[in-house]
Amino acid sequence: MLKDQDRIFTNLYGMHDRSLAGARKRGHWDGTAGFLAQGRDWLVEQVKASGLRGRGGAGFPTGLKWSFMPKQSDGRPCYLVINADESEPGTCKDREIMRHDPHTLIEGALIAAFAMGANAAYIYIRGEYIREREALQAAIDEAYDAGLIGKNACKSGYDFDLYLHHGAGAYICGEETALLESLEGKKGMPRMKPPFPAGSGLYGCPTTVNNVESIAVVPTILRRGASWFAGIGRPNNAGTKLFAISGHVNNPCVVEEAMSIPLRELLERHCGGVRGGWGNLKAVIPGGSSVPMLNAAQCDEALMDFDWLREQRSGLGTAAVIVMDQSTDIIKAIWRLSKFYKHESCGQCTPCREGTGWMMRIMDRLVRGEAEIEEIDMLMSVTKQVEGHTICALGDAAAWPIQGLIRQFRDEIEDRIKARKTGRTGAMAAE
Ligand code: L3W
Ligand code: SF4
Repeated sequence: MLKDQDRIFTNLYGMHDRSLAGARKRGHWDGTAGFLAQGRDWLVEQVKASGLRGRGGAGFPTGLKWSFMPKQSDGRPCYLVINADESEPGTCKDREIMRHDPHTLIEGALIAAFAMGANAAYIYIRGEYIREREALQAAIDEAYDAGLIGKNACKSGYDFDLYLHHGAGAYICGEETALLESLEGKKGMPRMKPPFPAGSGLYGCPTTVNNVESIAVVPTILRRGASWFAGIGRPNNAGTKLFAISGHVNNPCVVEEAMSIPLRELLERHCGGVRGGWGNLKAVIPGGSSVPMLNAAQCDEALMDFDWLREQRSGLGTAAVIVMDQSTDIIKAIWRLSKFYKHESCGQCTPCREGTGWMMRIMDRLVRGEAEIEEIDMLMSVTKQVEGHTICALGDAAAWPIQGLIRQFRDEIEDRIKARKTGRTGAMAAE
């Protein structure tokens, strides 16, 4: 369990003074110029040593990603882009940072941009986050007025501009290259990778795209030391982590905890436990809608980190924990996600454009019990033909929840089909 003094986002808990004065009282913007004075290499090394892995879903090592940016300018500007297009179903952790602790993000943006030789950064914020963008813009204005960013930021001699850009409600714009397209004023469609953004990103220039939480933890890592952060959690799964917990718990919440906390402890300590008690648990999606679910037996053992969940063929993703109790129609829950991914597919590659439609239509029939038993294997086969065969990860994200459903709840799918055939149907109709 994380001790109170080890929390980074203390303002998430009841105080809610997000002004610059409030942020300074909590220690933000203290000694920032001193960190910059240590130089770019030192900053990158600190982040590497902390073990920080990207908090946007993929868990890529943040310091390593920063090190891909060119050391010497080739005449092109470098950019930092912060992905605040938080749209993964169940995910609402970055929203809390922007609402309540925007200065942590702005200070992190300055440090990260400096470490990568970027004089400008963009925060691409989800269009629906209207209150958050107001809070963030007010904090950016305060930081400019106080000389913390802008010309000679923090009197460091470094010029740094920070721009807030509003998205317009497309999930795919959270994919880093679609986001860059959108930022350039084009339709949000993912690019082929490689080249990765560090080689050719925004306007064809070296760019790093990082998640909000990844950037916002950096100032505290520097203040408290890389070894402090690395000492929390398990090896290769370091640090504190925001978890957004929703669904059938008594008290849904966003909470900062130690990485690798047991799932049961997370739910019982912070959410008042599963509705109806732990024995009433049916399944948990541990990392936002894209990752396969865990069944109740796996939940008994689950550690909330990248490696443990990956070993179980699931994932930490965005650490959005969706809890489902025994009352859940689990087939319908995954059908709803299939509908979402079909709707959000940008349509540029065939396996995703066509496959999301096929998967949704079979799921439609499974919800009603109208499919044949053989179609369960056919559906699994379709997911395998989509997985790994698309330009971006949306194809995988559409396939994985269905694979999880079939692996964990095949009996339930078969029972529904059999019940329909024998006229014993209690199956719920798709909406
Ligand atoms: C240079 C290499 N850079 C990788 C960079 C890459 C990116 C990062 C991770 O998808 C996942 C997805 C969602 N040289 C590099 C390199 N990079 N190899 O590292 O890359 P990647 O491809 O592993 O993942 P991704 O495309 O960033 C993210 C999953 O997260 N997800 C979350 C969705 C979250 C939201 C939200 O609301 N925040 O939408 C949940 O599971 O499905 O698998 O920067 O450039 N050799
Ligand atoms: Fe577009 Fe889907 Fe292809 Fe991604 S996988 S590029 S969302 S069609």
